[in-house]
Formats: sequence, structure tokens, C-alpha cells
Amino acid sequence: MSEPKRALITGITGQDGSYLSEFLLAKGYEVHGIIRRTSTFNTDRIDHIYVDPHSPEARLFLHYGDLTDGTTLRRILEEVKPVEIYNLGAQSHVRVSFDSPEYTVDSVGMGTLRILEAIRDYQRRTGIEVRFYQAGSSEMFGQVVEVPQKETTPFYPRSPYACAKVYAHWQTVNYRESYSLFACNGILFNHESPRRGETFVTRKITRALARIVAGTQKKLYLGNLDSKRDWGYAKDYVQAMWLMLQQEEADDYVVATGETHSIREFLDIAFSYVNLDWQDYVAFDPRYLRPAEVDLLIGDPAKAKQKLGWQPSVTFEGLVKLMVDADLAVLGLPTPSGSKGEIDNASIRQGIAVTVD
Ligand code: NDP
Ligand code: GDR
Repeated sequence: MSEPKRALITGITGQDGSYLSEFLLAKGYEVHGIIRRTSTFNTDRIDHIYVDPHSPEARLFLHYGDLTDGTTLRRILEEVKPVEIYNLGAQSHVRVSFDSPEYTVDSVGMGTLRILEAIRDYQRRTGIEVRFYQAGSSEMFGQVVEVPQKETTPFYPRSPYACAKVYAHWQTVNYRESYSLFACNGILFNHESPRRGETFVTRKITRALARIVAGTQKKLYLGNLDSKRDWGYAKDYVQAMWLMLQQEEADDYVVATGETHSIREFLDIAFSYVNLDWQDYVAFDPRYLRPAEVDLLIGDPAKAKQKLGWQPSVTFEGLVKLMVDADLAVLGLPTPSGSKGEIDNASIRQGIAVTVD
């Protein structure tokens, strides 16, 4: 039997890392993830796919490391010998990046450079190709220059996070062109799921809504309701990452639905789904405003459709309802659809202790 392909994922404990791990395991990969040491376990999203590493069945392995720690990244690369690396790790909250710009830029920008440098040296020494995926973002487009935004649209980043992602993007292009690395940038527009971090606006809304239905929360405080985003379903988007690394040539791709909706529209669908009016519950808090806002994002996924054969499978309305269903289900409440929502192990804290060798 041939050896399984080995993939290394930074950011494996995040929303995308968990879906990508499931996807790669289902394809027969051996998956290695880099996790940070934390005072309490934060592996909820991957606990359901974790198998004790002593078991012969184990194909998911975790390693302590950090994107700010280049030595460890190099050591993990040497030990794991992956053929694909997915760089999903990041301080990924745009608002928080204004509070912690230096750390954000270190993890997002310099972190990417550290991995690229490690791959460059490893590949030159061993002659083994390591394909690299960089998690780029629609935030790089920032201020509206052109709509819909596509691969050729100039970047105009509006936050420390977005500036760092632009840096990481161009370093990835440069390492591809300078050292012939197989390095791809995915320019992914917002993608959500029941596993979305609780402080991003979509999940903040659906989680609060479930608590409002349960009677344990009265108000939901939000910032700017007028910005528009191109929201897709995270499970679809991790497939695009993998597809990029399976092509003959490395390239950059926009991944989006091609539709845009405001926060108000998200609220409309979510609250009316449970027969409530959001205006009765939502209040404004200026703390959630950003020093500079990105008003309108809408992507053109034509290249990804044509070259990767990728397309989204979930509509905007379907996504909102799927997230509401899941948050209601987590609280043990009935769902309007009658289904249990997306059966989402990661939404339910199981308290399984993951051990790392
Ligand atoms: P999450 O915020 O859910 O996950 C981020 C992951 O990065 C977590 O595993 C986190 O670990 C890890 N991480 C944070 N800081 C470091 C660090 N210093 N060293 C190593 N790992 C670190 O993000 P998503 O899953 O939503 O996004 C994945 C990637 O895609 C990110 O790079 C994000 O910027 C980018 N992106 C996301 C989009 C989206 O809509 N979701 C759209 C476009 C790009 P821990 O669990 O310990 O905090
Ligand atoms: P974004 O996502 O900044 O697009 O970045 P987020 O959900 O944080 O904000 C979307 C829009 O909603 C507005 N908003 C609020 N946002 C938050 N978080 N909390 C609020 O209370 C609130 N009220 C209004 C924001 O101002 C914004 O306009 C996400 C992240 O996943 C990035 O890592 C990724 O790169 C981009 O998507 C694409």
C-alpha cells in the first residue's frame, strides 16, 4: 500500500482548519496541525475527528507551534515532511487588528514569510516539492475600486489585518516567481458556518438569536449594519483551497458567491425565520465600529469556476437558516425546519481532552 499524502495545516483549530481537516481525512490524507499552547483546551472544533495518536487508526496529529516562532515552524516541517501546507493560522478578527496591530501583522504577515522561507530551504535541500496555500482575504480589496472584485482588482487594504494579508499575498507571489515554489493565494470572501467564531457578525447574530428564543438574552448590540458582504458556506470554501493545490500550475483565485448582502438583510432573514422582528432586539454600540470600514465586497468567482470547477452549494438564505438551526439545536431548542440543523459536533462542547506528543 502506498503512503498517505501528508498535509500540514496552520490554524487547524479554527473554523476553516476543522472543515479542511475533515475534507483531507476523507480523501485519505494524513493530517498534521499546528496548535498553540493555551491554558484551557481550545480544540473543540476538531475533537470529533481526533483519534489517540497511539492507535494505528490515527491519521490526525497535532504539534505545538506558533506562526511567530520560526524555529518551531522549521522543525515541524522537517519532522512532518508534508507535501501540502495550508497556511490558515491568523489573528483573523479585523476589528481586533486595530487594537493589536503589531501582533496581527507578526502572525499574519511575518508568519507567512517564515513558512515560505522554511519551505524554500527545505525544498532546496531535499528536492521534495511542498505545495503551499495562503489564506488570502477579500479584505485586501478594502475600499471599493472596482465591483465585482476579481483577481486583477487592485488592493486597497483598510485595516492592519488587511495590510498584513496584502503583504502575505505578495510574498507568496514573489516566492512562486523567485524560487519556483508551488504557492497559491486563495482570495476568499467571507465564509461562515455553525463553527464560525462567536465574535464575527453572522455567528454573533445567530448565537444571540438562539438565546433570545431561549429567553436568556434580551438585547443584541451591534455596530455598522450597512456594510455589505459576499457570504458563502465555509465547507464549500475549503474544497477550493484543496483544488488550487491539485492544479498543474500554481495560481491565485478569488473564491466567492458573486452575491452581496447587508448585515440588515442577514438580520431580516435570521429573525423572521423564528417569527421575530430584529428591530425589537438589536441596539447600537459604537464599540463595534471600526476606525475604517470596508463598505462593499462582492467577488467574481469566474476563474475558480472555470479553472477549478468550483462552485458554491449553499445560498445566502440557506446559510443564514443553517446557522440559526444549528445555534437553536445547540441549546436543545426545536428548529423551524424541523431538522437538527447541520449535525455539527464541533458546536457541542464534548470535553474530550486532546493530547499532543
Ligand atoms: P479563525 O479565526 O476561526 O481561526 C484562526 C486560526 O489561526 C485558529 O486555529 C487560531 O488558533 C490560529 N492562530 C491564531 N494566531 C496564531 C498564531 N500566532 N500562530 C499559529 N496559529 C494561530 O479563522 P478562519 O478559520 O475563519 O479563517 C482561516 C484563515 O482564512 C485565516 O487566515 C483568515 O484570516 C483567513 N480568511 C478567513 C475568511 C473567513 O471568512 N472565514 C475569509 C478570508 C480569509 P487558536 O484556536 O489557538 O486561536
Ligand atoms: P469581516 O467580518 O470584518 O468581514 O472579516 P465580521 O463578521 O467581523 O464583520 C462583517 C461586517 O459586520 C459589521 N459589524 C460587526 N462585526 C462584528 N464582528 N461585530 C459586530 O458587532 C458588528 N456589527 C456590525 C462589521 O463592521 C463589518 O462591516 C471576516 C474575517 O473572517 C476575516 O478574517 C476575513 O478575512 C474576512 O471576513 C473576509
